[in-house]
Amino acid sequence: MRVKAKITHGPLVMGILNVTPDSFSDGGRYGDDVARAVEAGLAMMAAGADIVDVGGESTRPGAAPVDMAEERRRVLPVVTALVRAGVPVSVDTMKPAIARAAVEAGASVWNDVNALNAPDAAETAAALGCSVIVMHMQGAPATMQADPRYRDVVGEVADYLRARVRVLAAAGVRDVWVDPGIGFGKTLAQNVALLRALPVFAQIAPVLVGASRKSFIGRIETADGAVASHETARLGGSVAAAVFAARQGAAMLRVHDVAETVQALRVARALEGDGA
Ligand code: HH2
Repeated sequence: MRVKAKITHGPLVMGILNVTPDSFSDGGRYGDDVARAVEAGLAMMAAGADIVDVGGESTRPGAAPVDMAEERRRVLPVVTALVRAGVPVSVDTMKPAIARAAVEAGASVWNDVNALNAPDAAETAAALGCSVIVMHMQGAPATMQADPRYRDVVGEVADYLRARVRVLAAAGVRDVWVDPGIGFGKTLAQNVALLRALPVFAQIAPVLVGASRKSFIGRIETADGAVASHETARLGGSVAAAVFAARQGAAMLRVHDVAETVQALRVARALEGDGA
């Protein structure tokens, strides 16, 4: 990834820009207004993001799939305008044709919650020469949270990611990042186990963690006897998870709240003695 050099100073921060009507936390925020979405992306960069992740299809539990034409209509104008404004862009899509269009418009990263399992995905990424992020998911978004089960969640997720990296490298994809897929077919205990095991995944490839505002944060709160929090009220928990993930060796954090996360990372780093 072009922005890789910063890793030595802590993880990169990826700002989430969902141009969807139905994302679990920020869906419907920009409607069809490209200018407002771009403004939000620029604000993330000003707040300290390293890259903006543009997504046009929600993958929340139970989300409805989006067809190609609609996803293209949502994503491409925003990617194009951000690239024109000099913003490093990643595209969050499961569809090779959308990834191709976005990379041809200047996106440098393909972030795929389906780990490039679609037909022709690996060949497309290799031909495009973009960086890719492969995420682990058990099942499909419609049903993944129904009853996720593992014999050994860390071992199974690590084996899966290792195998995907091997297949993609063999297909000619040069820069592959891995993501344990927090909340994608995982219980609270399984999410916690994965976050504690980030050093295992970091031995496979650079690790991205997406814990921001996810429901496990609300579940930890209720386990302590507090009231369940709405997605937008999970800021403190999200920042705690980000700082923890950074300490566990995450190379990139995918977050909604860029300014708060960047501040927390900076302060944690200064207190730990890695410069201010
Ligand atoms: N999580 C979401 C979407 N894309 N990509 C990666 N690599 N890792 C993640 O954890 C991840 C992801 C879900 O979050 P969000 O985009 O906020 O919601 P939605 O899928 O509803 O648009």
